[in-house]
Amino acid sequence: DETEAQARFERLIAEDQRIEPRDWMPEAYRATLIRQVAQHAHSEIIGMQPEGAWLTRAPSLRRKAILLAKVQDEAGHGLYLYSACETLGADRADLTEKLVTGRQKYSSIFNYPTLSFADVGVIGWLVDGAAICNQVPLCRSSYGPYARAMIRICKEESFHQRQGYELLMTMMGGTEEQRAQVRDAVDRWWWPSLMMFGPPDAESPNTARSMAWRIKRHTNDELRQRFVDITVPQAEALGVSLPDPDLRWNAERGHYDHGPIDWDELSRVIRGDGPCNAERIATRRAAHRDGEWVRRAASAHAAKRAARDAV
Ligand code: FAQ
Repeated sequence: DETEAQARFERLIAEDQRIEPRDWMPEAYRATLIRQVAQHAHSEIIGMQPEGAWLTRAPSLRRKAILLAKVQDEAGHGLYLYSACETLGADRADLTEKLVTGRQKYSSIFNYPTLSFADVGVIGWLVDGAAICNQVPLCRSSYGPYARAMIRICKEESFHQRQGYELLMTMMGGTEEQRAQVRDAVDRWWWPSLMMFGPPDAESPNTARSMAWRIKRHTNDELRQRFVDITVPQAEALGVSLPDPDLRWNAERGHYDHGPIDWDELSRVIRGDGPCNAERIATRRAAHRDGEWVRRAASAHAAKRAARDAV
């Protein structure tokens, strides 16, 4: 009965074991996971757009092949995460509908424009770098299918991060114009990357409960700090400065201090008022509409096969 199931659920969480799709779980646990995993899946799919915009303008065949592979990986992550979400009882078509009608969120970071090819490198370095900091602990998330999806996704994100850094190293060793493009891209992406980790802990309504359920393992501020600490030495090695005059090592804390984050900007972008929100959703909606015939053909083909296999 329900009290027994509840006790078993709580024991599994306390023992740091995984909850699996067929296990009983509180409805609020299910709802919070559907929210987070759907949002994460939507981010991967919308996240194809900023870099995808440079596929036809990559500076060499090699860079084009690399970028194509990365953007395809993001599609794969999205599909993987939608599948994890389906194990919770969510319906894939319904999730897409909620994304294109603005009823479910996706990461704020993908609402900024990519103005030069250096942006591709900076997205790999900073955005994938932030994604890794946030996602490595999710490999130990209490929900089995989500945790397992994260393992493969993190491996691919690590490759993405390195390709971004390598691209920037190459550009920094190039012409003065190329170095200026890198500096400009870093200036534009730094603060939005820090915002990816979500609101500060004091204003994060979901953190306490998600941590008690071991869906999240660290708070937003803890992960943001970890990202800053990892990234500052990488910026030094690259030879770029980060656009924060207050950024400095604090020996007492053993961490870098950073300047104040513009939380109004994050709320605006989450509310739909960022530089590219309307464009991102319009593009996604058009792709969904244009793909209608493919979905219908695939379903018809599957139905025919099933009928043939039944005889
Ligand atoms: N953007 O109470 P909290 C990638 C929302 S990486 C938009 O702190 P929570 C890889 C939040 O949902 C990006 N909304 O919430 C890639 C909540 O709203 P709700 C995706 C945000 O869940 C790289 C409200 O604010 N990664 O795609 C943001 O405990 C390059 C209150 O916040 C993930 O999704 C934001 N930045 O913590 C792809 C990771 N921050 O739903 C392509 C998994 C917060 O209550 C190219 N997710 N909100 O109405 C998480 O770890 C968590 O969900 C957080 C938020 C940390 C994002």
